[in-house]
Amino acid sequence: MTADRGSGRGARGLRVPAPETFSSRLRGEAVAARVGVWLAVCFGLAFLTGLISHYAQADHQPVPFPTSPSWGYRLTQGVHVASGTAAVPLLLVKLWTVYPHLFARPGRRIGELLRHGAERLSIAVLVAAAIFQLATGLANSAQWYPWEFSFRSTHYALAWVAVGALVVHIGVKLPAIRRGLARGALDAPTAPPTTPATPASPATPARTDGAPTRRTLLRATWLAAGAAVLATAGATVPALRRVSLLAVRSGEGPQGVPINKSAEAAGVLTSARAASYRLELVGPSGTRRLSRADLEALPQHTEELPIACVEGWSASGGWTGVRVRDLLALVGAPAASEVAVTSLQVDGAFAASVLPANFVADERTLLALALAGEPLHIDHGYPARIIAPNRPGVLQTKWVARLEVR
Ligand SMILES: Nc1nc2c(c(=O)[nH]1)N[C@H]1C(S)=C(S)[C@@H](COP(=O)(O)O)O[C@H]1N2
Ligand SMILES: [Mo]
Repeated sequence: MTADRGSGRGARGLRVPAPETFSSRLRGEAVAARVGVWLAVCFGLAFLTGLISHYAQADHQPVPFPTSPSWGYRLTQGVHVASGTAAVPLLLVKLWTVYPHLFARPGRRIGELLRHGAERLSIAVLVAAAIFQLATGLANSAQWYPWEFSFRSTHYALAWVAVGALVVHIGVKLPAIRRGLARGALDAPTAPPTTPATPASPATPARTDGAPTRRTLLRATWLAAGAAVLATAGATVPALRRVSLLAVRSGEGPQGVPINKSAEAAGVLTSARAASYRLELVGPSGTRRLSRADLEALPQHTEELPIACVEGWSASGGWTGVRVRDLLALVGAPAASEVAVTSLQVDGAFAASVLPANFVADERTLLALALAGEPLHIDHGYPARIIAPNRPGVLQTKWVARLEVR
Protein backbone atom coordinates (compact mmCIF):
# COMPACT_ATOMS: atom_id res chain seq x y z
CA MET A 1 0.00 0.00 0.00
CA THR A 2 1.60 3.25 -1.07
CA ALA A 3 1.28 6.33 1.08
CA ASP A 4 -0.63 8.39 -1.50
CA ARG A 5 -3.30 5.69 -1.73
CA GLY A 6 -3.49 5.14 2.00
CA SER A 7 -4.91 8.57 2.66
CA GLY A 8 -5.16 11.70 0.64
CA ARG A 9 -6.27 15.25 0.37
CA GLY A 10 -9.56 16.18 -1.22
CA ALA A 11 -9.94 19.12 -3.59
CA ARG A 12 -10.22 21.62 -0.75
CA GLY A 13 -7.37 20.20 1.24
CA LEU A 14 -9.76 18.20 3.44
CA ARG A 15 -8.15 15.14 4.83
CA VAL A 16 -10.02 12.12 3.49
CA PRO A 17 -9.70 9.05 5.68
CA ALA A 18 -8.53 5.77 4.24
CA PRO A 19 -10.00 2.41 5.25
CA GLU A 20 -6.84 1.78 7.29
CA THR A 21 -7.56 4.85 9.40
CA PHE A 22 -10.37 2.92 11.07
CA SER A 23 -8.44 0.83 13.45
CA SER A 24 -11.12 -0.99 15.44
CA ARG A 25 -10.24 -4.65 15.30
CA LEU A 26 -13.90 -5.48 15.80
CA ARG A 27 -14.55 -4.68 12.18
CA GLY A 28 -13.80 -7.11 9.43
CA GLU A 29 -15.11 -10.10 7.61
CA ALA A 30 -15.75 -12.30 10.64
CA VAL A 31 -18.33 -9.93 12.14
CA ALA A 32 -19.69 -8.70 8.80
CA ALA A 33 -20.35 -12.26 7.58
CA ARG A 34 -22.04 -13.41 10.77
CA VAL A 35 -24.30 -10.39 11.06
CA GLY A 36 -24.88 -10.65 7.32
CA VAL A 37 -26.17 -14.22 7.58
CA TRP A 38 -28.83 -13.16 10.08
CA LEU A 39 -29.69 -10.08 8.05
CA ALA A 40 -30.23 -12.34 5.06
CA VAL A 41 -32.47 -14.62 7.15
CA CYS A 42 -34.52 -11.62 8.35
CA PHE A 43 -34.84 -10.08 4.89
CA GLY A 44 -35.70 -13.48 3.42
CA LEU A 45 -38.46 -14.07 5.98
CA ALA A 46 -39.79 -10.53 5.59
CA PHE A 47 -39.79 -10.92 1.82
CA LEU A 48 -41.67 -14.23 1.77
CA THR A 49 -44.25 -13.17 4.36
CA GLY A 50 -44.56 -9.82 2.58
CA LEU A 51 -45.39 -11.59 -0.68
CA ILE A 52 -48.08 -13.55 1.17
CA SER A 53 -49.55 -10.37 2.62
CA HIS A 54 -49.49 -8.61 -0.73
CA TYR A 55 -51.22 -11.54 -2.40
CA ALA A 56 -53.85 -11.75 0.34
CA GLN A 57 -54.80 -8.14 -0.44
CA ALA A 58 -54.63 -8.45 -4.23
CA ASP A 59 -57.76 -7.72 -6.23
CA HIS A 60 -57.21 -10.54 -8.68
CA GLN A 61 -56.08 -13.86 -7.30
CA PRO A 62 -55.55 -16.53 -9.94
CA VAL A 63 -55.39 -19.04 -7.07
CA PRO A 64 -57.78 -17.99 -4.27
CA PHE A 65 -56.10 -17.12 -0.98
CA PRO A 66 -57.08 -19.94 1.43
CA THR A 67 -59.45 -19.41 4.37
CA SER A 68 -57.57 -21.94 6.52
CA PRO A 69 -55.87 -22.00 8.88
CA SER A 70 -57.81 -19.07 10.30
CA TRP A 71 -54.65 -17.88 12.10
CA GLY A 72 -52.39 -18.18 9.03
CA TYR A 73 -52.26 -14.50 8.19
CA ARG A 74 -51.87 -13.67 11.86
CA LEU A 75 -48.73 -15.82 11.92
CA THR A 76 -47.19 -14.67 8.64
CA GLN A 77 -47.78 -10.99 9.32
CA GLY A 78 -46.45 -11.35 12.87
CA VAL A 79 -43.28 -12.93 11.43
CA HIS A 80 -43.09 -10.17 8.83
CA VAL A 81 -43.06 -7.38 11.39
CA ALA A 82 -40.82 -9.29 13.85
CA SER A 83 -38.18 -10.08 11.21
CA GLY A 84 -38.20 -6.50 9.96
CA THR A 85 -37.81 -5.23 13.52
CA ALA A 86 -34.93 -7.61 14.24
CA ALA A 87 -33.21 -6.44 11.06
CA VAL A 88 -32.93 -2.84 12.34
CA PRO A 89 -30.14 -3.41 14.92
CA LEU A 90 -28.52 -5.98 12.62
CA LEU A 91 -28.36 -3.50 9.75
CA LEU A 92 -26.93 -0.78 11.99
CA VAL A 93 -24.13 -3.05 13.21
CA LYS A 94 -23.48 -4.29 9.69
CA LEU A 95 -23.18 -0.75 8.32
CA TRP A 96 -20.85 0.23 11.15
CA THR A 97 -18.72 -2.80 10.42
CA VAL A 98 -18.26 -2.10 6.73
CA TYR A 99 -18.51 1.67 6.30
CA PRO A 100 -14.72 2.29 6.20
CA HIS A 101 -14.88 0.63 2.76
CA LEU A 102 -16.63 3.81 1.61
CA PHE A 103 -13.25 5.52 1.69
CA ALA A 104 -11.42 2.94 -0.38
CA ARG A 105 -9.92 4.43 -3.54
CA PRO A 106 -9.62 2.33 -6.64
CA GLY A 107 -6.55 2.41 -8.84
CA ARG A 108 -6.36 4.65 -11.88
CA ARG A 109 -6.85 1.96 -14.51
CA ILE A 110 -10.12 2.23 -16.36
CA GLY A 111 -11.10 -1.41 -15.74
CA GLU A 112 -10.47 -1.06 -12.03
CA LEU A 113 -12.43 2.20 -11.90
CA LEU A 114 -15.39 0.64 -13.68
CA ARG A 115 -15.43 -2.45 -11.47
CA HIS A 116 -15.18 -0.28 -8.38
CA GLY A 117 -17.97 2.00 -9.63
CA ALA A 118 -20.28 -0.92 -10.41
CA GLU A 119 -19.69 -2.48 -7.01
CA ARG A 120 -20.31 0.87 -5.28
CA LEU A 121 -23.54 1.35 -7.20
CA SER A 122 -24.88 -2.09 -6.30
CA ILE A 123 -24.06 -1.49 -2.62
CA ALA A 124 -25.74 1.94 -2.77
CA VAL A 125 -28.91 0.37 -4.16
CA LEU A 126 -28.86 -2.38 -1.55
CA VAL A 127 -28.29 -0.06 1.40
CA ALA A 128 -30.82 2.51 0.21
CA ALA A 129 -33.52 -0.09 -0.43
CA ALA A 130 -32.85 -1.85 2.88
CA ILE A 131 -33.03 1.39 4.87
CA PHE A 132 -36.16 2.45 2.99
CA GLN A 133 -37.91 -0.87 3.70
CA LEU A 134 -37.07 -0.90 7.39
CA ALA A 135 -37.90 2.78 7.89
CA THR A 136 -41.25 2.69 6.09
CA GLY A 137 -42.18 -0.65 7.66
CA LEU A 138 -41.36 0.62 11.13
CA ALA A 139 -43.24 3.88 10.60
CA ASN A 140 -46.20 1.95 9.27
CA SER A 141 -46.34 -0.38 12.26
CA ALA A 142 -46.25 2.71 14.45
CA GLN A 143 -49.16 4.06 12.39
CA TRP A 144 -47.18 7.05 11.31
CA TYR A 145 -47.44 7.93 7.64
CA PRO A 146 -45.14 10.89 7.02
CA TRP A 147 -45.26 10.37 3.25
CA GLU A 148 -47.52 10.95 0.28
CA PHE A 149 -46.96 7.75 -1.69
CA SER A 150 -48.99 4.58 -1.34
CA PHE A 151 -47.30 2.53 1.35
CA ARG A 152 -48.31 -0.89 0.10
CA SER A 153 -47.30 -0.60 -3.55
CA THR A 154 -44.04 1.23 -2.75
CA HIS A 155 -43.01 -1.16 0.03
CA TYR A 156 -43.81 -4.05 -2.31
CA ALA A 157 -41.84 -2.65 -5.29
CA LEU A 158 -38.80 -1.81 -3.16
CA ALA A 159 -38.89 -5.31 -1.64
CA TRP A 160 -37.97 -6.72 -5.05
CA VAL A 161 -35.19 -4.15 -5.41
CA ALA A 162 -33.84 -4.97 -1.94
CA VAL A 163 -33.96 -8.72 -2.41
CA GLY A 164 -32.52 -8.51 -5.94
CA ALA A 165 -29.63 -6.36 -4.71
CA LEU A 166 -29.17 -8.72 -1.76
CA VAL A 167 -28.85 -11.76 -4.01
CA VAL A 168 -26.27 -9.96 -6.18
CA HIS A 169 -24.41 -8.84 -3.05
CA ILE A 170 -24.27 -12.36 -1.62
CA GLY A 171 -23.04 -13.67 -4.96
CA VAL A 172 -20.29 -11.07 -5.22
CA LYS A 173 -19.22 -11.45 -1.60
CA LEU A 174 -19.29 -15.24 -1.43
CA PRO A 175 -15.51 -15.59 -1.07
CA ALA A 176 -15.46 -12.95 1.70
CA ILE A 177 -18.45 -14.61 3.40
CA ARG A 178 -16.63 -17.98 3.33
CA ARG A 179 -13.50 -16.41 4.83
CA GLY A 180 -15.55 -14.55 7.44
CA LEU A 181 -17.43 -17.65 8.54
CA ALA A 182 -14.35 -19.84 8.60
CA ARG A 183 -13.41 -21.31 11.94
CA GLY A 184 -10.96 -19.08 13.75
CA ALA A 185 -11.94 -15.96 11.82
CA LEU A 186 -13.55 -14.52 14.94
CA ASP A 187 -10.34 -14.79 16.89
CA ALA A 188 -7.96 -13.76 14.11
CA PRO A 189 -5.87 -10.76 15.20
CA THR A 190 -6.95 -8.40 12.44
CA ALA A 191 -8.17 -9.40 9.05
CA PRO A 192 -7.87 -6.38 6.77
CA PRO A 193 -11.07 -6.66 4.76
CA THR A 194 -9.38 -6.37 1.39
CA THR A 195 -6.79 -9.09 1.87
CA PRO A 196 -7.42 -12.77 2.52
CA ALA A 197 -7.68 -13.55 6.20
CA THR A 198 -4.46 -14.40 7.89
CA PRO A 199 -4.76 -17.75 9.60
CA ALA A 200 -5.53 -17.40 13.27
CA SER A 201 -2.45 -17.93 15.31
CA PRO A 202 -2.90 -18.93 18.92
CA ALA A 203 0.24 -16.98 19.74
CA THR A 204 -1.45 -13.70 18.77
CA PRO A 205 -4.53 -13.20 20.93
CA ALA A 206 -7.24 -11.03 19.39
CA ARG A 207 -7.48 -9.07 22.52
CA THR A 208 -4.65 -6.96 23.78
CA ASP A 209 -6.40 -4.64 26.23
CA GLY A 210 -9.75 -4.25 27.95
CA ALA A 211 -11.49 -3.45 24.66
CA PRO A 212 -14.54 -5.51 23.71
CA THR A 213 -13.92 -8.54 21.53
CA ARG A 214 -15.71 -9.47 18.34
CA ARG A 215 -17.59 -12.11 20.30
CA THR A 216 -18.82 -9.44 22.70
CA LEU A 217 -19.92 -7.26 19.81
CA LEU A 218 -21.80 -10.17 18.24
CA ARG A 219 -23.45 -11.14 21.51
CA ALA A 220 -24.59 -7.56 22.02
CA THR A 221 -25.93 -7.55 18.46
CA TRP A 222 -28.00 -10.74 18.95
CA LEU A 223 -29.27 -9.34 22.24
CA ALA A 224 -30.32 -6.09 20.59
CA ALA A 225 -32.14 -7.94 17.81
CA GLY A 226 -33.85 -10.22 20.32
CA ALA A 227 -34.83 -7.29 22.52
CA ALA A 228 -36.26 -5.45 19.51
CA VAL A 229 -38.45 -8.45 18.69
CA LEU A 230 -39.55 -8.95 22.31
CA ALA A 231 -40.35 -5.28 22.64
CA THR A 232 -42.79 -5.41 19.74
CA ALA A 233 -43.97 -9.02 19.48
CA GLY A 234 -46.47 -8.56 22.31
CA ALA A 235 -48.66 -6.96 19.69
CA THR A 236 -49.40 -10.46 18.43
CA VAL A 237 -48.28 -12.85 21.15
CA PRO A 238 -50.50 -12.39 24.22
CA ALA A 239 -47.91 -14.00 26.53
CA LEU A 240 -45.40 -11.28 25.63
CA ARG A 241 -47.75 -8.38 26.12
CA ARG A 242 -46.28 -7.35 29.44
CA VAL A 243 -42.69 -7.20 28.20
CA SER A 244 -43.55 -5.46 24.97
CA LEU A 245 -42.98 -1.89 25.98
CA LEU A 246 -42.82 -0.70 22.40
CA ALA A 247 -45.77 -2.63 21.02
CA VAL A 248 -48.05 -0.17 19.33
CA ARG A 249 -51.18 -2.17 20.04
CA SER A 250 -51.58 -4.10 23.22
CA GLY A 251 -54.62 -6.09 24.28
CA GLU A 252 -56.37 -2.89 25.13
CA GLY A 253 -59.52 -1.75 23.43
CA PRO A 254 -63.21 -2.29 24.01
CA GLN A 255 -64.24 -5.97 24.25
CA GLY A 256 -60.58 -7.03 24.48
CA VAL A 257 -59.68 -6.11 20.89
CA PRO A 258 -57.61 -3.06 19.90
CA ILE A 259 -58.97 -0.44 17.54
CA ASN A 260 -57.33 0.95 14.50
CA LYS A 261 -59.83 3.53 13.36
CA SER A 262 -62.54 4.78 15.67
CA ALA A 263 -66.10 5.47 14.55
CA GLU A 264 -65.43 9.13 15.20
CA ALA A 265 -62.31 9.18 13.01
CA ALA A 266 -64.23 7.37 10.26
CA GLY A 267 -67.02 9.94 10.48
CA VAL A 268 -69.75 7.35 11.11
CA LEU A 269 -70.86 8.19 14.67
CA THR A 270 -74.26 9.41 13.47
CA SER A 271 -74.91 7.04 10.57
CA ALA A 272 -73.91 3.96 12.58
CA ARG A 273 -76.36 4.81 15.38
CA ALA A 274 -79.24 5.94 13.16
CA ALA A 275 -82.52 4.09 13.72
CA SER A 276 -82.99 4.27 9.96
CA TYR A 277 -79.95 1.98 9.41
CA ARG A 278 -80.65 -0.79 6.92
CA LEU A 279 -78.19 -3.31 5.53
CA GLU A 280 -78.65 -3.31 1.79
CA LEU A 281 -78.38 -6.79 0.24
CA VAL A 282 -78.13 -6.88 -3.54
CA GLY A 283 -78.34 -10.19 -5.39
CA PRO A 284 -79.79 -11.93 -8.47
CA SER A 285 -83.34 -11.91 -7.07
CA GLY A 286 -83.27 -8.22 -6.16
CA THR A 287 -82.48 -5.96 -3.22
CA ARG A 288 -83.44 -6.44 0.43
CA ARG A 289 -83.05 -4.00 3.27
CA LEU A 290 -82.54 -5.41 6.75
CA SER A 291 -82.58 -3.49 10.02
CA ARG A 292 -80.31 -4.51 12.86
CA ALA A 293 -83.32 -6.23 14.49
CA ASP A 294 -83.94 -8.16 11.26
CA LEU A 295 -80.33 -9.29 11.30
CA GLU A 296 -80.57 -10.35 14.96
CA ALA A 297 -83.64 -12.44 14.11
CA LEU A 298 -81.66 -14.55 11.61
CA PRO A 299 -79.77 -17.69 12.77
CA GLN A 300 -76.71 -16.58 14.78
CA HIS A 301 -73.34 -18.31 14.84
CA THR A 302 -70.26 -17.72 16.97
CA GLU A 303 -66.69 -18.08 15.71
CA GLU A 304 -63.36 -17.50 17.42
CA LEU A 305 -61.39 -15.50 14.84
CA PRO A 306 -58.47 -13.06 14.96
CA ILE A 307 -58.20 -9.53 13.67
CA ALA A 308 -54.70 -9.56 12.20
CA CYS A 309 -53.64 -6.09 11.19
CA VAL A 310 -51.00 -5.69 8.49
CA GLU A 311 -49.20 -3.47 10.99
CA GLY A 312 -48.32 -6.52 13.00
CA TRP A 313 -50.72 -6.49 15.93
CA SER A 314 -53.42 -9.08 16.21
CA ALA A 315 -56.07 -10.17 18.69
CA SER A 316 -58.53 -13.01 18.80
CA GLY A 317 -62.18 -12.54 19.62
CA GLY A 318 -65.41 -14.47 19.86
CA TRP A 319 -67.60 -13.00 17.14
CA THR A 320 -71.33 -13.66 16.80
CA GLY A 321 -73.46 -12.87 13.80
CA VAL A 322 -75.05 -14.07 10.58
CA ARG A 323 -73.19 -16.21 8.06
CA VAL A 324 -72.59 -14.20 4.92
CA ARG A 325 -73.64 -17.21 2.80
CA ASP A 326 -77.01 -17.29 4.64
CA LEU A 327 -77.51 -13.62 3.74
CA LEU A 328 -76.78 -14.36 0.07
CA ALA A 329 -79.43 -17.06 0.10
CA LEU A 330 -81.96 -14.34 0.94
CA VAL A 331 -81.26 -12.65 -2.39
CA GLY A 332 -81.02 -15.79 -4.49
CA ALA A 333 -77.21 -16.04 -4.76
CA PRO A 334 -75.21 -19.28 -4.46
CA ALA A 335 -72.90 -19.60 -1.45
CA ALA A 336 -69.79 -19.39 -3.61
CA SER A 337 -70.31 -15.85 -4.94
CA GLU A 338 -67.95 -12.92 -4.85
CA VAL A 339 -69.36 -10.10 -2.74
CA ALA A 340 -68.54 -6.39 -2.73
CA VAL A 341 -68.65 -4.94 0.79
CA THR A 342 -69.29 -1.22 1.34
CA SER A 343 -69.05 0.65 4.63
CA LEU A 344 -71.12 3.53 5.98
CA GLN A 345 -67.77 5.31 6.02
CA VAL A 346 -67.82 7.77 3.15
CA ASP A 347 -64.16 7.82 2.21
CA GLY A 348 -60.92 6.19 3.19
CA ALA A 349 -58.97 3.34 1.66
CA PHE A 350 -60.60 0.72 3.88
CA ALA A 351 -64.22 1.79 3.40
CA ALA A 352 -64.82 -1.03 0.92
CA SER A 353 -63.52 -4.54 0.29
CA VAL A 354 -64.25 -7.63 -1.74
CA LEU A 355 -65.03 -11.02 -0.24
CA PRO A 356 -63.78 -13.67 -2.69
CA ALA A 357 -66.16 -16.56 -3.41
CA ASN A 358 -64.22 -19.06 -1.27
CA PHE A 359 -64.45 -16.71 1.72
CA VAL A 360 -68.20 -16.28 1.27
CA ALA A 361 -68.64 -20.06 0.96
CA ASP A 362 -66.74 -20.61 4.24
CA GLU A 363 -69.31 -20.88 7.03
CA ARG A 364 -67.00 -19.07 9.47
CA THR A 365 -67.32 -15.85 7.46
CA LEU A 366 -69.74 -13.71 9.40
CA LEU A 367 -71.50 -10.41 9.29
CA ALA A 368 -70.76 -9.95 12.97
CA LEU A 369 -73.26 -8.23 15.27
CA ALA A 370 -71.58 -9.02 18.58
CA LEU A 371 -68.14 -9.48 20.11
CA ALA A 372 -67.37 -11.24 23.39
CA GLY A 373 -71.09 -11.83 23.95
CA GLU A 374 -72.05 -8.14 23.79
CA PRO A 375 -73.39 -6.07 20.92
CA LEU A 376 -70.47 -4.78 18.83
CA HIS A 377 -68.84 -1.66 20.24
CA ILE A 378 -69.32 1.17 17.77
CA ASP A 379 -65.53 1.35 17.26
CA HIS A 380 -65.55 -2.34 16.27
CA GLY A 381 -68.09 -1.69 13.55
CA TYR A 382 -71.59 -1.50 15.07
CA PRO A 383 -74.17 -2.15 13.70
CA ALA A 384 -72.42 -4.87 11.64
CA ARG A 385 -68.93 -5.78 10.43
CA ILE A 386 -67.24 -8.42 8.34
CA ILE A 387 -65.11 -11.02 10.09
CA ALA A 388 -63.60 -13.86 8.07
CA PRO A 389 -60.89 -16.45 8.77
CA ASN A 390 -57.33 -15.89 7.49
CA ARG A 391 -58.11 -12.43 6.18
CA PRO A 392 -55.88 -9.34 6.53
CA GLY A 393 -57.31 -6.88 9.08
CA VAL A 394 -57.65 -4.10 6.52
CA LEU A 395 -60.26 -6.19 4.70
CA GLN A 396 -62.41 -6.88 7.79
CA THR A 397 -64.71 -4.01 6.91
CA LYS A 398 -66.50 -2.24 9.74
CA TRP A 399 -69.89 -0.42 9.75
CA VAL A 400 -71.14 -2.46 6.78
CA ALA A 401 -73.87 -0.70 4.77
CA ARG A 402 -74.13 -2.88 1.71
CA LEU A 403 -73.32 -6.38 0.42
CA GLU A 404 -73.57 -6.75 -3.31
CA VAL A 405 -73.19 -10.04 -5.19
CA ARG A 406 -70.97 -9.64 -8.24
N1 LIG B 1 -64.81 0.87 7.40
C1 LIG B 1 -63.59 0.54 7.88
N2 LIG B 1 -63.33 -0.73 8.21
C2 LIG B 1 -62.11 -1.06 8.69
C3 LIG B 1 -61.08 -0.10 8.86
C4 LIG B 1 -61.38 1.24 8.48
O1 LIG B 1 -60.54 2.15 8.60
N3 LIG B 1 -62.64 1.53 8.01
N4 LIG B 1 -59.85 -0.47 9.33
C5 LIG B 1 -59.46 -1.87 9.08
C6 LIG B 1 -58.25 -2.26 9.75
S1 LIG B 1 -56.80 -1.63 9.12
C7 LIG B 1 -58.23 -3.17 10.76
S2 LIG B 1 -56.77 -3.79 11.36
C8 LIG B 1 -59.48 -3.66 11.39
C9 LIG B 1 -59.42 -3.36 12.88
O2 LIG B 1 -60.63 -3.75 13.47
P1 LIG B 1 -60.93 -3.36 14.98
O3 LIG B 1 -60.81 -1.88 15.11
O4 LIG B 1 -62.27 -3.89 15.30
O5 LIG B 1 -59.86 -4.05 15.80
O6 LIG B 1 -60.61 -3.02 10.83
C10 LIG B 1 -60.59 -2.84 9.45
N5 LIG B 1 -61.87 -2.36 9.03
MO1 LIG C 1 -55.11 -2.82 9.97
